[in-house]
Amino acid sequence: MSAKPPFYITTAIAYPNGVPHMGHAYEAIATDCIARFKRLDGYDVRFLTGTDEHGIKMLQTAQKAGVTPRELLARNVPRFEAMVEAFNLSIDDFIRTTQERHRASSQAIWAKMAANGDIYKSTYAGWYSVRDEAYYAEDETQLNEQGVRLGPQGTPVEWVEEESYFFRLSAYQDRLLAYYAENPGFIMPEARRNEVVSFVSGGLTDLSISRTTFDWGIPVPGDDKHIMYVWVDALTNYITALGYPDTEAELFKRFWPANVHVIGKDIIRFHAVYWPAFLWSAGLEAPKRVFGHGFLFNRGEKMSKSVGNVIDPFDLAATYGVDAIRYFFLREVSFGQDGSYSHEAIVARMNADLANDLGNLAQRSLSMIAKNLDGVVPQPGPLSPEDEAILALADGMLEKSREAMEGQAIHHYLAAVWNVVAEANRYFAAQAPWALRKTDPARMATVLWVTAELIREVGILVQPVMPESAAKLLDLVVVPQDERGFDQLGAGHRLPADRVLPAPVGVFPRYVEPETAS
Ligand code: ME8
Repeated sequence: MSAKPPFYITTAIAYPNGVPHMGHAYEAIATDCIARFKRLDGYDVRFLTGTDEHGIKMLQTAQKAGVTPRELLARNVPRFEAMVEAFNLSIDDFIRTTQERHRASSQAIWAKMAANGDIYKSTYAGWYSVRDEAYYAEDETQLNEQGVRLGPQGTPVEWVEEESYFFRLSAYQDRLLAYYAENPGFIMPEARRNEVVSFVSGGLTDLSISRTTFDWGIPVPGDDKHIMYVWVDALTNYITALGYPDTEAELFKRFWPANVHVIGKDIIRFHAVYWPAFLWSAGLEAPKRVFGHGFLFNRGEKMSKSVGNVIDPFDLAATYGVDAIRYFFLREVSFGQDGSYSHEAIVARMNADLANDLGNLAQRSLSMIAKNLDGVVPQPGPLSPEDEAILALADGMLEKSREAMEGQAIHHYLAAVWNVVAEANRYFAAQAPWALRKTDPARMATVLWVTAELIREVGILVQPVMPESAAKLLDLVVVPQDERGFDQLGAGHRLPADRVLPAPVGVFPRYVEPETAS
């Protein structure tokens, strides 16, 4: 067995009642960035994503479209699978909740919870939001101006009254509050944690966990008139993918409890309240962290299928490039906060941060090596205090990035790297190697070596956010594939002299408006 520490990270599994939107892609990109970071930092990473295929919402969408749920899945799931390819998501598994492995797992966790005395039959009478697939207490709902009753997320709720199995959630209130108190990092960011603590402190009622009025879902073991509440089945995906119910399975033993469930802020309650309670009831451990990211707004307006302003992530990737989109969202939006995007904002980041700051630095310095040094990495002479200072700053990036990524502050990690990129540009401008060409060629060579080394370090460190562009950057300084891990950063692994570099090519294209392009 490898000595690498395990790291299990997941996205939410999306409802494929439509095609993926930028909110889905955003969550996947952010999770991929964290997964890649951890892999490069020496962890044994397992990264899971997938689709949540049961429930009333799926059924109703299919009915409205005049197709069966399976036909709806056949239409939409391939688009989610294509998103994995299109956005370069380094997943290890893609789970679909209609898979047989998942039926077995969901029925097994149900049986465990029942055996533990936490499931009983009664009658549910209360409010339900199909859009959220969530039950709400009356005092969480309100009437809007048109007299329509809405849940806390602003979606319509309907009255439901039927025989149902219940989960004894109320019995877990104290244990949940104790878990939150003992594990302050369990729910992140802080605002989400406060929200959950206040909800649970207000008292928990038992949760209805089955329905009898439709059949699109997993039958309750021993009573197939009842279909499991979609969230019981959905949450279980995280352990199905590790081999549950076989808790001796290698993956399960190695990767459970999960390190981070990355989800949107609208589904915190399911992950931070219901999920640990289900797991404890089944004799399993709760995950270590639930991180609730913010929502994306298109020019300040909430993006959703019902509002009709959904942006196709595939279009965005085709227009700007996958890496530019990945960079833009992860740099621009503080991870955990809501974020807005627009064409202008994307172009500004592409042209300033990527094409100018990083792209030009590489292009200018490596072209000078090509032109003046026959493309051969020079042997540096004695290092000046300026050389030492900029190299020390670059060597410090890893610690800062790690610290940021411990708390999933992806934007802080990128800010730390681009701070070095900005300083590297100042260094290059101040050293003016082009002026040294005639006056002090040895010094020019040293400056170009320092700059090429900075490109190597930055190239290694930006792989999690822009895998393809980073690879191109590293190819330009001929870094072997097995020397691209974070263990290659720092003074012990400097760029060796005498390496023959290829002719430099631009890595980060500048975005030019189509109408002004010649
Ligand atoms: O909630 N901006 O599925 P889903 C950012 N099946 N993130 C967004 C977003 C937006 N505009 N819209 C949605 C579900 N998301 C369940 C999850 S997990 C066991 C089951 C995020 O397709 C949302 O917060 O509605 C969630 O994390 C993910 O996309 C899937 O949303």
